[in-house]
Amino acid sequence: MHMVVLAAFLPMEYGNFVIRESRKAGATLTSAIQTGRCGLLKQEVAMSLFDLSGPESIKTIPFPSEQDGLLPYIRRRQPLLLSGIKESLPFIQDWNYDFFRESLKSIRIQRQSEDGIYHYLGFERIPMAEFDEVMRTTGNGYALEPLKGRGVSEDLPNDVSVTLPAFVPQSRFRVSNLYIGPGKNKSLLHYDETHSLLMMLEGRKRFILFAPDQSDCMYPYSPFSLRALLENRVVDSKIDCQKLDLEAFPKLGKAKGITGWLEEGQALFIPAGTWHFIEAEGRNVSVNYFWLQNRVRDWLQQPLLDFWLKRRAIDVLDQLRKVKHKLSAAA
Ligand SMILES: O=C(O)CCC(=O)C(=O)O
Repeated sequence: MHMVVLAAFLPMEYGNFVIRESRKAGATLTSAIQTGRCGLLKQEVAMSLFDLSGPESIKTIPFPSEQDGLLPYIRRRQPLLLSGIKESLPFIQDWNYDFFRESLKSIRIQRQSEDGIYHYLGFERIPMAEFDEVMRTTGNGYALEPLKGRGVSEDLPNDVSVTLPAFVPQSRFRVSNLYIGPGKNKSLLHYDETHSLLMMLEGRKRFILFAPDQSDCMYPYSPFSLRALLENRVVDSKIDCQKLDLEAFPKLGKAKGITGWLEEGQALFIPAGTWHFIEAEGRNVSVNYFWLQNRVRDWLQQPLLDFWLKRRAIDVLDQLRKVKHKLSAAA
């Protein structure tokens, strides 16, 4: 059936695509089809972010054991799936939900935002037994526990020890996080200034990645917005990942991503500046490495250029805060 006719019969909210008012949506779809303004709508309506995948598929390679094993992909900013993580990194061999439930005393979690997505805006530390209850009942909690690098808790037992793979230089390494989710947990569409290697230890996650050159279609927060700076949201997309509103965010319909499933025993390499949206299926445990390995030419392109501007703006705010503090101390 023709999409415009179909839209007239759809309920107010169909799947993840919001039809604010069916007549209005019909008009929007008609004009989009006539003008070809929004590539995707010529053939179909995007129901979820995963519908925005292009023809490209993700390559899988064996987990590299050499120091420069990932270098060609890092240079090209090519996302990858790596197979055989458990064989290559013996320390994760027995790591699953039961292992962490027994070994951790407490865990740092975030709660879902109003839109049902995890936005990484605030965390609380709760006893592991309480988190286990959340996992079995409400499911409203996604754990993010630093295991190595910045922010490691004093509660972390010594036997939970992370080793770096050969291709992550020690001097570039920033942090390794443990993620535990109850299932159906979704992480917002965002990018990081670091590369991430996300290793799946239990369960599976579906992902869609958009290359840095798609940033214009991702509707990031402005680095010139004081609020976005203070809330640390410059790396986030403003779109509602649960309800694609192509009327409010028309360029999103032009975006072409790479989708796939990250299966247990695999790792997903997400190059710095790559936009990613991740949704877990059942109970899930992952550990990642973040490391900073960008060339000047990478920083000069979006979205990392915005990130760089943000860092400078935060430095200025910090300086102003220090001056204000000194002035009030002197008065
Ligand atoms: O797995 C997730 O939910 C988020 C992981 C992520 O954002 C990352 O590895 O950069």
